[in-house]
Amino acid sequence: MNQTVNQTLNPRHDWWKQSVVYQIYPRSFQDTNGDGIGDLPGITSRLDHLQQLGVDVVWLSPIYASPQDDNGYDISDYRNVAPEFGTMADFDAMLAGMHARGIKLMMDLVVNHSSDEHEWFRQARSSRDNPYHDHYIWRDPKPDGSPPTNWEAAFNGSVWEWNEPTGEYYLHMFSRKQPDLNWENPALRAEVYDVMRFWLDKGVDGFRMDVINMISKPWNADGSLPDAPVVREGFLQPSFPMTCNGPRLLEFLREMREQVLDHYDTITVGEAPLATITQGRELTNPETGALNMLFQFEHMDLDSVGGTVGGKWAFKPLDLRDLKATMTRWQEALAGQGWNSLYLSNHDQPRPVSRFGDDGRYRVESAKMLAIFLHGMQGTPYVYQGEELGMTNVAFPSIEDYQDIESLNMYRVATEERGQDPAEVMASIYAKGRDNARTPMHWNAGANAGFTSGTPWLKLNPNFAQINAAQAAEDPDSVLHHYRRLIAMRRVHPVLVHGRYALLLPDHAQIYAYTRTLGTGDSAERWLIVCNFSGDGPVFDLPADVAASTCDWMLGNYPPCEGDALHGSPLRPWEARMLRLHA
Ligand code: TEU
Ligand code: CA
Repeated sequence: MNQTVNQTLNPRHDWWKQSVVYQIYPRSFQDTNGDGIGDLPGITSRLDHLQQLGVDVVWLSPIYASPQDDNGYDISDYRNVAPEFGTMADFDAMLAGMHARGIKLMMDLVVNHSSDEHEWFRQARSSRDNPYHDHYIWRDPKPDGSPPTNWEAAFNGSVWEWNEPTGEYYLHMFSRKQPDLNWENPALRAEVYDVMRFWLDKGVDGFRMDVINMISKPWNADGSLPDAPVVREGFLQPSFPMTCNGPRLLEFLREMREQVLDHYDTITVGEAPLATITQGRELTNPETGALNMLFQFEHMDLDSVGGTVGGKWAFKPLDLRDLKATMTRWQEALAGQGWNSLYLSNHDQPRPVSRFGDDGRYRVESAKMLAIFLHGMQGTPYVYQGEELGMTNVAFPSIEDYQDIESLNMYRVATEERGQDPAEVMASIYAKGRDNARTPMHWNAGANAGFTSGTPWLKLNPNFAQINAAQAAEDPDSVLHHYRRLIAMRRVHPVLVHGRYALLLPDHAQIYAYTRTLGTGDSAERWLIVCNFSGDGPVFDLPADVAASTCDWMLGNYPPCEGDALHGSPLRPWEARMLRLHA
């Protein structure tokens, strides 16, 4: 029972500021019954791996009853465990195992939409008079018979699906089997709050909230929805700008806080595509906001030609100066106002070492550099399963090898409707496809990397013999031991949690350097983080306005260098240094 902290609207316990969160994608973590699908007993069997890593919280992607059209992000029963993942008893045993190790659990709350096989929708689509009809979003066709708006869904096609029984369309921002819930309906909101209490009363410690900034739709006064601006060929236009950050978002989330969150000691993070700095401040302000932090996407779109709106499939090399500008804006804007999440990957993004590092010759060095780069910043770091091993992207030979609805739909539309060259489209999937992150976890070099004794639901990355947890645990220089050391430092050095961030060398194309400062004057604790985002050897020179003559090597991905580490110091390929400065 997650004891209550009834301090309505009073500042909350902010233990999560010094936490490190580990994300588990249950389908790909550990199978225990040979069906090739990861499950809850599998997670329980691997809790020591998480304890040794030193993480404080697990974010568990959806494990609820679901037809798995979008791998669980389409829920048909919010209070039940999907049979392929196990039973509620398996869940309770897993949670007990986590708590026994001092690890908290954050569940995935997917309430912008449900599955079309949820009882609510089964009822709702049967008749306009059904009490559940208003739990969803329905519109009649336009007078010319066309769909209510020109919005394109995230997985291609229109957001509107015809429902014969009631003679109208229903809205689905994602797949047609993910109908959007109508948050304008107070009865629906009350249902959601009940579901949250159900899990919190079981001892769950918080929620990651799926596309939570899409729940308030841009209704016109006459109850219609506006068309999206025409920004490209064809009828369908980008829809996320129309539905993200809607007019009643803060009102709904404040109500959620008052009705539920403030009555428990929780950690919350809201996934928020297209969220701006202003929204970041507004939603994460401890007094007037509603959530502890957001997952914003600006740094995830820097290597996409079109960004979130234009789509990620057309990609370009990352310009480090863009990354500095984006990370620095969020670091500075939320300092003392709200709080940042820190992530480079999750189950929707490609593997960071392949995307931002070098997954060939310098895989270990660049994976370690990216870890120091991210965990050195102010905010709560997230580690996605396999990141602690430096797992890489995969390139399966055929589209038949892929499972992700987003990639499969994109491939079909691009090759069949747009006549694009399949090889070109596969190149986009190799670079940006979500299955890159979803190949099963590499536990050892044995059969199927120790993930399953059956046939894995998604093929393994063939490099598991070289990259796996058992091998990494034996090697003190492995990426895994590096993460263990890095995560442990956050516990003993408050400067890493509360220190002010300041960017150095903003225009350098290869070096990302910044300081963290806790306190003021001579007694201030000052750390310098220097990261080489290249395989070259740029020379690092501490800017003159940062007064420091010597330093302590706190952590690096190479042994301490000879001579002066602060002035005229050539960096090694993909090198990272965490240094404590002395005047
Ligand atoms: O993702 C929302 C979201 O923004 C992603 O669709 C993202 O834009 C895209 O995958 C990047 O290419 C959340 C979940 O994380 C995702 O797994 C679900 O598919 C989606 O919502 C719908 O629930
Ligand atoms: Ca299984």
